[in-house]
Amino acid sequence: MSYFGNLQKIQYEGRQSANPTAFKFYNPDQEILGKTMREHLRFAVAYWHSFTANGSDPFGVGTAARGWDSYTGMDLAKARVEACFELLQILDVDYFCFHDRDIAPEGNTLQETNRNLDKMVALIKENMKSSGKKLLWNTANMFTHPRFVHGAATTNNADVFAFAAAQVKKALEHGKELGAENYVFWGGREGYETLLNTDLGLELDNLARFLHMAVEYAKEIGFDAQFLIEPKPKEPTKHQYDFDVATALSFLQKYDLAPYFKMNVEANHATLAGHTFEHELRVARINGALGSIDANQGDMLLGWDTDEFPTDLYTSTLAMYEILRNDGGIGRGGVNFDAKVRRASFEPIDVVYAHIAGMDSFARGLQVAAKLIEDRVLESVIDERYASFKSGIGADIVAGKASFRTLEAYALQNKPIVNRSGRQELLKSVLNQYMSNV
Ligand code: XUL
Ligand code: CO
Repeated sequence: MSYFGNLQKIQYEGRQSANPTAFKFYNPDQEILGKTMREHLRFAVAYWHSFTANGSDPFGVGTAARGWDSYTGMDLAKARVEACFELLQILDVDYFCFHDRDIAPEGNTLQETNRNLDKMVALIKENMKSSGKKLLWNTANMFTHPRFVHGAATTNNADVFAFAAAQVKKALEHGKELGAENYVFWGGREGYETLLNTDLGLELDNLARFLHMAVEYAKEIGFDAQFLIEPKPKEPTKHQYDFDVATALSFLQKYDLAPYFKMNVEANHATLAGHTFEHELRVARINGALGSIDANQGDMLLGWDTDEFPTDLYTSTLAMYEILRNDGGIGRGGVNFDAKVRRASFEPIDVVYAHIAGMDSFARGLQVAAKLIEDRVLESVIDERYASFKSGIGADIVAGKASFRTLEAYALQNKPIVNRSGRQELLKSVLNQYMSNV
């Protein structure tokens, strides 16, 4: 049974190709700055968008026509696994990511739910073994079921907190079983709607308690995945606790959790927070916390998470610049397409086109960013712009040798201050040149 029209593995044909099922820029074996594109990018398919979702929105039912539509229950879950491994094979993508509830239906009791999950994890493990595909990360869905109406780790209801703990415990065990390279915490309903009924202090303390328990349990069972927090400012709640990278980092520091977590930075979450994607990546990078990315894009005219496939080359270039400048690049993380085809793109082939578009956009971003780095385009501008901190009074400041007294003495005898242009427009035109010439 083929769910994607018996397509052969997508090949790289180069930028002149007019073949819609070919890569124009993603050439997995091409070496760039000492690593292949495959190694730099570590692409992953997001199970929830491509196999679980059906194109429904708040105004209408699902539109997606999928080969697994006629199945229900565990049969549906099994058909989706087949479809997932077929798509990974077609796209030549090595990784996938899932929430526990994407892969198995919830039963009437936690016991039954866990039995369903165990069966599906065993099936996924077999498929991973025979295909060589790997799990970039797994996570727990603690936002869909009505029990999480007031949150999971930040609920007011201790029974829900306990249920959430049991759910994450199981997810960590499954992550270990499948050799997941990362484990993601996205606080789906970890936030609040109104302060009038919210004990903000207790909710945040409890979230920290929850994360400490997760760290301890992973250690206890020998699950050595990299733990990732995925910040998002709003949606579904009005105020999500992990608002952005800076907020999440300060939370981790306050609660002594910083050594155990990095960030999974998502493009559309960055823009919802009023930041660019590259801003969020930079903040994570300079704090040694850039772990992985959820590659997608929002719509600048809409105020919600549209999760479109990433096609904006400007953003993919600047994102890849941050990743290349990160110590070890994307490391154990990857480029996960947390993105969905539009409701009107309802045919299975659209899922293939969408991933090709996203992969080519990041491959192109990688090429341009690598060339920018090779030519030290931004580095030389920055070196020169901050040259005043390399010698004299600036070097004293950086070395911690200055005080208000020594600085005042310096300022009092100093000649009139001279500033230099930041040359922003020139730099943007150089960037455009690189984007068209590389
Ligand atoms: C929601 C979102 C999630 C996380 C995993 O906006 O991005 O799918 O990536 O829970
Ligand atoms: Co995401």
